[in-house]
Amino acid sequence: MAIERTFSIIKPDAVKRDLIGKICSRFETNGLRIVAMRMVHMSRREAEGFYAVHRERPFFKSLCDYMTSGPSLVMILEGEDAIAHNRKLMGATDPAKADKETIRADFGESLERNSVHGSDAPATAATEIAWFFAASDIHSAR
Ligand code: IDP
Ligand code: MG
Repeated sequence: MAIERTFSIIKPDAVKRDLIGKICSRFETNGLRIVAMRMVHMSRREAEGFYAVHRERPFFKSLCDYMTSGPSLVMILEGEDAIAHNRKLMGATDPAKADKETIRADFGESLERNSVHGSDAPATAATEIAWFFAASDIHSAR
């Protein structure tokens, strides 16, 4: 399997509940190394741009309200098969439907306030990484 990079967000609901350490620990103990990270309080423009693929969905405004409601932690995770591996650790979008012991099952509050974001494919990972990070922000200890 190839070493990949994926983009992750610890969303405002989880930062607010002091879950940064617990969630980062899930990544680090499961072979996903943090190679860039930054705390951001997203502007409406950043949130709308980041979630542009969802702009026609009924939940778009509420999603952007939530993502701008407080600070988030944006990061890049690196590891074998990182994109799919992270999605597996996260669990399904709806915490009520997520597999046991996934991040969303353990920490998510609702379908919207589901604690983490993770890229879903190589193309979106590349776009999302570039939305928040410059090449000079990335530091792999590998
Ligand atoms: P994903 O985060 O699992 O990839 P997406 O379908 O890409 O799920 O949706 C992006 C985000 O939008 C979700 O993580 C969640 O915060 C929010 N969301 C998705 N579907 C709904 C919905 O039906 N109602 C409210 N919020 C939603
Ligand atoms: Mg998605």
